[in-house]
Amino acid sequence: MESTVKKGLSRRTLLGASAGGAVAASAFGGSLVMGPAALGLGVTGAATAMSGGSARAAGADGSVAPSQLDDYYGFWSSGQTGEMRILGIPSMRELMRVPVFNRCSATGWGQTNESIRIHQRTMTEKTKKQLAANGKKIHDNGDLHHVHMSFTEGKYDGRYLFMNDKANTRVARVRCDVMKTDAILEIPNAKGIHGLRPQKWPRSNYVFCNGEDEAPLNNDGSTMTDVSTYVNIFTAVDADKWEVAWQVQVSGNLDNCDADYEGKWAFSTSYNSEMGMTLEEMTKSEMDHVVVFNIAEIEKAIAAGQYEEINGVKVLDGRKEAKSLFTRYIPIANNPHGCNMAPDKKHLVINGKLSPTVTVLDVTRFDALFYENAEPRSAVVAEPQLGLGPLHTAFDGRGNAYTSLFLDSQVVKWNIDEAIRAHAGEKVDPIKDKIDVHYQPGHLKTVMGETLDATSDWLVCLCKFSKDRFLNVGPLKPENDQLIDISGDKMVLVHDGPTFAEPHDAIAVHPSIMSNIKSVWDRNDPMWAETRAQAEKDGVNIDEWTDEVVRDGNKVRVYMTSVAPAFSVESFTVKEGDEVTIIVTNLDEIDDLTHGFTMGNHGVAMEVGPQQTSSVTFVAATPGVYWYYCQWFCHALHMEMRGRMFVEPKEA
Ligand code: RUQ
Ligand code: CUA
Ligand code: CA
Repeated sequence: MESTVKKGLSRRTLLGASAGGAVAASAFGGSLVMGPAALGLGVTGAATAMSGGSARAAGADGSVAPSQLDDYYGFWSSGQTGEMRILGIPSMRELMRVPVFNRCSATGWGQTNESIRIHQRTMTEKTKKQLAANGKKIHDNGDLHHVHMSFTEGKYDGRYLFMNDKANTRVARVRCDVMKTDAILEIPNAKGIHGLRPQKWPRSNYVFCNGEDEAPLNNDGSTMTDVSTYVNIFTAVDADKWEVAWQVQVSGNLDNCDADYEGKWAFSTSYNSEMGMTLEEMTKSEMDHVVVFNIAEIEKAIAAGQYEEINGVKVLDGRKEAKSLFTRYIPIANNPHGCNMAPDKKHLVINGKLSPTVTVLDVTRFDALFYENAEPRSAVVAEPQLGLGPLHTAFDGRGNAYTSLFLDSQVVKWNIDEAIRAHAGEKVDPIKDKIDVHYQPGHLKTVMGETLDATSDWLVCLCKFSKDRFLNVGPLKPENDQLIDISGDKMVLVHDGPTFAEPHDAIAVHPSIMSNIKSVWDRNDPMWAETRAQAEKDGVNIDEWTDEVVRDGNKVRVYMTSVAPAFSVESFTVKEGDEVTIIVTNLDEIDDLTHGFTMGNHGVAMEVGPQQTSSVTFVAATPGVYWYYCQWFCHALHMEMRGRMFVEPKEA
């Protein structure tokens, strides 16, 4: 398997270089919004798939032939699994899993020193204590609902993916160049980060994060049952520094959020304006609300020092009774859910959930909400009745919206402009089409529909239940991500995609945006900067062939390199109870040549990608011989890629 292919060049890029080049220039212009039907295309072929035009690689049914590439990247959340997934659209083939909040057996995420450092960097003292009490270093579970890409001027820019962990009140950032998590942030003061959206304009300086659960601001046990002391917190994370920029205290809880295309507003739905603790209390009112956050007023107050510092974070009071300029509360039918900004830059759709309607707000009227005696619902321009249980809405490039109806198990296609005209009294039916989905849809996504590049190509509908759609696999069933062709007037269901718990949300992104994806790590990657610093202290150069065992008290650091099919270290000796750190640098520098390191009977395993350095620390167990091996199939002699750790008895 000695390869003659040079670093960074795969067979496919070599082949595609000439064919794709010419078309790539025109790859990503206005043609994208036309959709493939308008172009009359159903072409297959590598050049087409690679070129980045809106021509479909797929057949009419969305199928993609073996060796053909998909038209789009799909970035999926995984709910309670805690990872991010990459799927191809339209084939719905799973391409990769990116561990984020979860512990991953294959890659060692959550166990390698590099990943633990990322986890611990922003951990609060309180969490450290909690973890220590449980004998743990990190929380290795998560509830990852929402994945969104960074924006520049209303369009995806291929830098980062941002995501939330509702379970442990965290947010994370994944680097798009290597598709690895590079930052996790535990958010103080807030509880249960749910809705998450990046700022769209002028770029994603902030990631907006909704705190869903109410708790006392100083949650130290001094007050617990007095609900009047509970607050909810809206957080803006500095997307570059990955720290909290500011927080705003609000009335009622926060569910989903979004931002506008002018950088003026963020908005959040609240299903618990009642501040109720039981189901009955949370659904008691006729109306809940949408909170509108005034970014300029908030930034002004922060700059002027008009905040309170709580647990190291700048907090403003935007509750109703504070009558500040930071927020406005728009009354919406009880228990709204999804919050979706349309690519027309003007309309925000709030999904009814308990109400059969969605509420369309004109964000260009939000300035007027801040005038004295403003009518709080003056920005409402339509309230079409769509069906039962509207949860989320997606948009195409032709002014249409697609809303999931959880209770009806349907997707409804409706026209925004016609809904507004109907609301104004015109006799027009905005509903264009309805289609059955299987079953109970939550989020649904068009290709780049949350950006100014919205297309009218495919719609992915994430159904919470699959029931009878697949072979029975026991009481726990997969979810069902369905693919719907929206290029014509009628929606056409073309594919069922079973997925493991719980693809909560997804986005679809054109490959031309992902042009900075690497196939081989850069040796100077910051991911292992601390590991490199330690090696330098030990006088070891990890960029070259190394075979070095450094003893430092009862700490032993074993530096080795991997070149298929061998580790540079065939064996090493430690003592029982030693704290052993294994540092492996993969010197192979060709595509797809990942090695791994597994230490037998120690619960230790990790991935070492081409040109990557990974390290892991463990305590050597009882005396004896332990084999370590490469667990990533890398070579005809992969099985032989192994070595021994000799653990000697402790000296008495
Ligand atoms: S919310 S199914 Cu967690 Cu995205 Cu609506
Ligand atoms: Cu190296 Cu398998
Ligand atoms: Ca309510």
